[in-house]
Amino acid sequence: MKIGITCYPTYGGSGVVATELGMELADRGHEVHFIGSALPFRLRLSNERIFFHEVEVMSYPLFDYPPYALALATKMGEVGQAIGLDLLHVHYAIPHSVSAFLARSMLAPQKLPFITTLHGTDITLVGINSSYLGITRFAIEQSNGVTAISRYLQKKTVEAFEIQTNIEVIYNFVNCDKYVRVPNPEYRRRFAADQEKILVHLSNFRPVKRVTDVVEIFARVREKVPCKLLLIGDGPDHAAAEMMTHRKGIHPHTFFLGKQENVEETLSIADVLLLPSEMESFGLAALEAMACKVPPVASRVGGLPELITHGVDGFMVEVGDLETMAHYVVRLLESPVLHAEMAQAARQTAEKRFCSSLIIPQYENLYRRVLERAG
Ligand code: GMT
Repeated sequence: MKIGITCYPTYGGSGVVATELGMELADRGHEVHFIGSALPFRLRLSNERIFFHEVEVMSYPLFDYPPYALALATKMGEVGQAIGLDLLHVHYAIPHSVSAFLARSMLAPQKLPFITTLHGTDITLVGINSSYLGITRFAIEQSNGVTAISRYLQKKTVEAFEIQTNIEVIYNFVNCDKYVRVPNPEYRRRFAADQEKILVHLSNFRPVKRVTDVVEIFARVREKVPCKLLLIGDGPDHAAAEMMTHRKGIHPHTFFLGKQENVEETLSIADVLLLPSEMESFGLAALEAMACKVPPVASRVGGLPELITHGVDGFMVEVGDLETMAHYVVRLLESPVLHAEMAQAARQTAEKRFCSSLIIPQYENLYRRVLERAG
């Protein structure tokens, strides 16, 4: 198939999922055309079946806000026609599915069906805002196929928009061959002495991730167990989190690593993942960590209970209960037996339920059904 994919190219779970999906599809013989404002940051153009089409947005003094959604629709239509795309698959409803709707309408009667994958904040924060509610509902209803990344998000979407649309759940995934724990003592020693443990956090540092909670939990754990904190990613709350490490005097033990392409290398040297988010529709970071045998200590929110089994392959705690989160981290770090069992169980969860080899065929199957329906 020839598939057009659009996503946010910067740091964020939806962009990661879209990028990994595109690369997996190309490996399975499909031709994949990324259409967007920039090359997605984790995209490797290593496969000859992967292409990138940049959307250029003309600015003009009259435009307070250059209309990216229109430029994207134009590019989708152009690429759709020139390449003969079979379908578009857009990640994050706003504004991508609206652009795809416009592209499909522009190309009619030629067919360019589109699939929308909902990732979370496009519904739970942005989509339900009155400025976007109507257009998001419309774009979802107009999609030829809609997927959500968890049952939680599926239910939330139906409730929020009061729609009858069939939303299929296709979970986030990891490539279980790539996301493997490969010990690297030399790399580990850059951050921690042999007797010290390593806590890790991975996110886009948006307020919803509660990165300052990460620092607070780490500070409490450090009072009991010698350890270091590695933070992967970047975003608006970076400065607040870093300031807090200075205020608490723990900055020499904290490493802000920025955006990283191969997060599995850093996850592989970590002992516990901290994910105290306000909301996670799925929690891709937790899955990536689990595949690398890093048990997560996370908030019991959104779709995380569909991924983590409390007490088996990780721990979940109510949002903001930092004391209990710190308690579980200490328990894990102080008990090598418990840690080894949970690390193994975490890997098994990733392997049995969320490997790309299990999930990508679900997308291919959906593509085939959408194409059949579209005639
Ligand atoms: O994490 C974010 O705030 C970004 C957001 C995105 O769309 O980039 O992430 C969402 O999509 C990820 C991939 O599907 C999910 O694993 C995250 O749980 C979800 N984030 C939230 O729901 C807050």
